[in-house]
Amino acid sequence: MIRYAIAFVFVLALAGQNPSGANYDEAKAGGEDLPGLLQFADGSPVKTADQWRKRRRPEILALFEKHVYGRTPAARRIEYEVTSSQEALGGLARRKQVTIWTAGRKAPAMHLLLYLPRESSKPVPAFLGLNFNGNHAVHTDPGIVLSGNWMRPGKGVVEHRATEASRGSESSRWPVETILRRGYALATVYYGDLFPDHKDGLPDSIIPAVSGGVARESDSWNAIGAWAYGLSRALDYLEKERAIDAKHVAVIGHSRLGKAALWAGAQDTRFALVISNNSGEGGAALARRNFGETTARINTAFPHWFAASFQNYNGRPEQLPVDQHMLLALAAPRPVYVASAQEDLWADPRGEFLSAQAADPVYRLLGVEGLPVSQMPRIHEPAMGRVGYHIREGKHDVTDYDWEQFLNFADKSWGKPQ
Ligand code: GTR
Repeated sequence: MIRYAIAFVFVLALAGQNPSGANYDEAKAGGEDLPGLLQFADGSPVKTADQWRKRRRPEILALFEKHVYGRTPAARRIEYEVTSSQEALGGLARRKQVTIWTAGRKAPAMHLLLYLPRESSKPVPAFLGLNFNGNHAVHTDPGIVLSGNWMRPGKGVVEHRATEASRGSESSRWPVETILRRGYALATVYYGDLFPDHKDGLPDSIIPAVSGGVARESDSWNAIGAWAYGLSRALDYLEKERAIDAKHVAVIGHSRLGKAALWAGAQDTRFALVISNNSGEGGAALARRNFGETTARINTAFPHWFAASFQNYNGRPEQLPVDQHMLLALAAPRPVYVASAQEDLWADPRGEFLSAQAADPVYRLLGVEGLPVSQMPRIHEPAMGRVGYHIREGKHDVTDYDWEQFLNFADKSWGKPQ
């Protein structure tokens, strides 16, 4: 019990939050009364798959734009340059590095790192996700270009710039060799290329160039919108990459980048599979539950993540016209996977499960299997239908265990890569 309590405080400290004030009592969580997923705004029921696709889905997407993440402008055509393409990882992979401009060459570029399995003769499915510490932090591979962009403090980061000492600092979250051996490619981009993650990051983000100015409205997009936009533009490139089977690209993200992955998967139906790892508040977890992080806390600590309009719901999430199960349902009928961690109470594991469960009826309406369990699974007992869920032991992180399930889920959804 004491060990558990210590671990718990430690997790909160890691999340950079003061535990006082947050609720961790399940009896006080509430949030059972969710907005109707299969109900039009006027209260009438959504009865057919067609009604969902043509009317209810666009209605929900528009509500998330207006009240939560902000509007994403129409995509511009990317420009790109492959800056290197070499054998890597002792012959296991081909490593490509690609500079991608999402709004002309004067706007900030993003740098995509792509590992392809060397042996495959056919186009391969891929995982695509943003990283927190620069592409060079994903693996110690010395051929990865060191990011020159603004970084949050971390290993080998000096005055917000990466040094050689930061190579591989995030590698425990990216089991590159395992992914390649299982027949998948891995593509990643540093999230700071799109929006530097601090409250004054906007001018240095892609937003002014993509939006054609800095004028701000209550539903203007912000960091999560920009990160999601970058994921879609990375997919634009992958569609041009012959070695990739772009019809089978999974978008994945951890924590704040899990929120971005879910938002990308909701808006861009080209993503064939969507994975949220410990995405919590503003991600997979239900906003109406008062457990761990709340809408008010997230908007106060990170005012640059969501649309300004989301602030209207601080302290009153029950007024939101959406909740996060509706975000998961926007992935339907594509496979969606939600991963929680036992000690990651700040992200509300139960709220993440209940959200996945509440998205299930849309999958059923569309004629596919939803979440195959009616109770929250026990630790290390993943449930995998078209909606998948697991909770593992340990803290807020991405581990080999998580990746093993993501790879299994992709295999199950698409068949094992040849
Ligand atoms: C926390 C934040 C969470 C989560 C996390 C992360 O501080 O409160 O919502 O996004 O950061 O991204 O690591």
